[in-house]
Amino acid sequence: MALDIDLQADLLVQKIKHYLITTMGVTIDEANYRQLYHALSLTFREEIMINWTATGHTFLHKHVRQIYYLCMEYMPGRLSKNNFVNMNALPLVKLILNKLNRNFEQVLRNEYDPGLGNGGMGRLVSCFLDSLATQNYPSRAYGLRYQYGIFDQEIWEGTQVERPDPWLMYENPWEFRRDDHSFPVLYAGRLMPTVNKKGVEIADLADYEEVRALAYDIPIIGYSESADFSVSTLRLWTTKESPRNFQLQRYNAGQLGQASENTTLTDVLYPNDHHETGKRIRLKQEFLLVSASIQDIVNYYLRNYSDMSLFADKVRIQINDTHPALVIAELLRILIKDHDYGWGEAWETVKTCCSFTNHTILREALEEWNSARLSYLLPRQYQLIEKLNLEFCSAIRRQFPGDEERVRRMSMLEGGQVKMAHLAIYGSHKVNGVAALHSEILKKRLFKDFYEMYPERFINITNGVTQRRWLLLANPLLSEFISARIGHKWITDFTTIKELAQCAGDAESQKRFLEIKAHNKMQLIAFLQEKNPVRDGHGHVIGHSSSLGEDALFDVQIKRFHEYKRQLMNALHALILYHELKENQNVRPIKRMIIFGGKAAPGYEMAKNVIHLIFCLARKINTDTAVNQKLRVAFFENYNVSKAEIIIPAADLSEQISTAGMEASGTGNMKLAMNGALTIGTEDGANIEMRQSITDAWWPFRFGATAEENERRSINQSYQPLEVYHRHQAIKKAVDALRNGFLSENDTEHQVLSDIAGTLLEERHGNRPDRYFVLSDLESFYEVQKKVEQLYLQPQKWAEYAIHNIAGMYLFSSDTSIHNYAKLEWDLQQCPIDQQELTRVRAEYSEHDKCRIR
Ligand code: 26W
Repeated sequence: MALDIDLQADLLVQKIKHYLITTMGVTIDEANYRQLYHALSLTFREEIMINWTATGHTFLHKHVRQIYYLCMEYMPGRLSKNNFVNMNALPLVKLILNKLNRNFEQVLRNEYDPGLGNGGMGRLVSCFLDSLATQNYPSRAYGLRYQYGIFDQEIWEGTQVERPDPWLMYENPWEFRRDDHSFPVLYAGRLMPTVNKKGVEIADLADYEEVRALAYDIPIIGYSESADFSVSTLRLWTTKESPRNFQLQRYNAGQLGQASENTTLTDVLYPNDHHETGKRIRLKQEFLLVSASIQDIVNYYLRNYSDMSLFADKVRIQINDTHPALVIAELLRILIKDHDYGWGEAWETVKTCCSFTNHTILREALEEWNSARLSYLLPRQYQLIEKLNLEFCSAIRRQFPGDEERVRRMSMLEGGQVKMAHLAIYGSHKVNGVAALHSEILKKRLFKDFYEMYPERFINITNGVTQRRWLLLANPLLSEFISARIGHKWITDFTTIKELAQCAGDAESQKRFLEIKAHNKMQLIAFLQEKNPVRDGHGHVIGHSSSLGEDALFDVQIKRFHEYKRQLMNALHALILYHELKENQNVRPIKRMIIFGGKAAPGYEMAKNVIHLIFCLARKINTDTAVNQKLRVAFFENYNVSKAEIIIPAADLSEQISTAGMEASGTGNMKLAMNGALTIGTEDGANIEMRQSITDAWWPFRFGATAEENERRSINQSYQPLEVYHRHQAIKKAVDALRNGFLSENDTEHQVLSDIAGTLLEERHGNRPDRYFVLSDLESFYEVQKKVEQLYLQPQKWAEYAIHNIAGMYLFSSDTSIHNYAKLEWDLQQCPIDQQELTRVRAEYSEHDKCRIR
């Protein structure tokens, strides 16, 4: 029998006081906001622990198949509010804090954003975890517990400065150290040939380096309106907490760095996105994830079954991008070495268990490891890869006799490198891209040879995002708006959002939509003006960003900085607008606030240059009283999940302007459209499917060359940016402004901006000028932006479009993606928490309140 909410709140207030005293030694009147955050989290954690335990028992006792998701990156965002939302407890938490006279948002701001990833892929998998838990799929995710996640970004007078991310500064109430789950991971050493019981040759290792991986678990709460929510697990490995990882002998010999190499293995996330690093520590990290996770999976399996005969039936492993691809060699090795599999049955088991998702077609992001490095650090795994490759090459020769060139192209070992994607495809039964176009490109270009050999392996599963974080949590007013019109089924079945189309033409709904958007924009403005710093060249805060009012068009581009994403094109457009407004304030009919956010990889010079350009632009435009009532530019410092939750609900226009053929999917495009922004976009990634679903009628701002056109231009080298430059006066003037000192205030800036212009017009380091086709697409971008302005002049009409866009997003929930993975790759069944099990754990738990020493 559920208690009355008021009584429940009173009891939970007691529990908060209990935690304040028993874990921090403070009473409620002296507790600061951080302590209160901690106690509040611990209080709700109790309820979560009950369901977590019962979910675990359910999976174990029902002998279900499970998916184990391996990924080097996660971007969960702050956990507390999401947990409260998914437990359907937000009103209760607000009531509790009301009773305690504390501000809800201020309490929750004490949580650091766990930035355990770079960008798109990390956030995608976090959406997937929300969907897996909500849809009751038996799952566990594995990753690394980086002591320092993605760097904190500061902009010092235009220059990106990277600062360490202190997310573990205070004890984290949402993680659990699991001392009973720790595994040795072995590196380097000498091979000792031996055979297993079936006579399969398999090496042992001597004189190796041993590192212990220790698990920390984070509960992932599935959404439920009742108290029977499922809880899944995100298990993160660390090497920091195992004293034996410290190499005392090396320390004593004065080799301080080497002594602590293994204790610091999981210290930092590699901050590169779309760029392969090739560093030894990175390889050690990847193998740590693989080795510890596989041991854990086998261990868990053997708790439930007496032999390995059902392993291939009960275990599914997702290799998320190539970073955990070594799991193929390592699982093969363990099956043979520790469980006496024959070679053939071991290999069949590996392929049955594993599947692989690719997230990028950029060649510079495709992982390759130097063979010498891999064979030194992981001799046993390298030996197996060599053996696998021999078999693989024979298979190619059998299927394509005489085609030695094909064998060379497909081989996993070539030119002294190990190609991780080749290993991942060969060892998986399914390979998927993340949007229809992307999956086609994989088949036609990147993995063409593999597709020809294994056509049945290649499928598409289009990305999605969770409507629970990105609507229900981030945009409460719009969520109410939706539920008031179509009920609340959309929260767990997003296909029902379709029904919203019925009220798109209704004037009352349009009006309310515009009010909500204005409200969200005011919140964004407040954030910009109070919390988004402007810094001088020494990092000192000298003010905060300025903003136009909520009647301006909020034109938003938020994502990692990369040339192919073309923030540069957007910036050049801003410059063109500025030039035009300078001549005539009235030439543009609307006010526009251009908002950027995103980090650049620390070593990616051109990406950093573009950030600097945006800074110079903002300085010029925002301080020019002749135009700054019409146009402004803002850069959101340190873009992350929490910032996204503020920006996305306030966006009018979503910039999805990558060079067609290069953005695998994009997921920000989905979040923004769900929140009622209209997309200005190229025919790239999931934009295409969004347009098809929203329909052309409500997708007015499509522009630019297609992927096919771009490919043709690249192949026949026909593109001449100089031709555009000379033909289009406004573009010429904008590019010239980068070179003639118009925007720069010192030599560094002049150099930075000239370099940008250089890449557009001149050949650089063997790269053709403007290889991302910025100038050619800028022409049509410029024209379609005028269309944006015309539509924005009619707010009701704009709202009608926006509501149709929200309704058209019915295919893009991560719930749908996960159902597709479950069906097409894992053959996985849903398994809700067992009520009896839940009752049993609750009963056992409830005994504790009676224990006191008096
Ligand atoms: C080894 C360096 C490295 C690190 C990260 C290479 C590649 C990556 C990621 C796989 C890049 C990435 O995040 N890709 C993005 O994945 C999203 C989720 O599928 C897509 O929506 C984006 O389009 C894609 O760029």
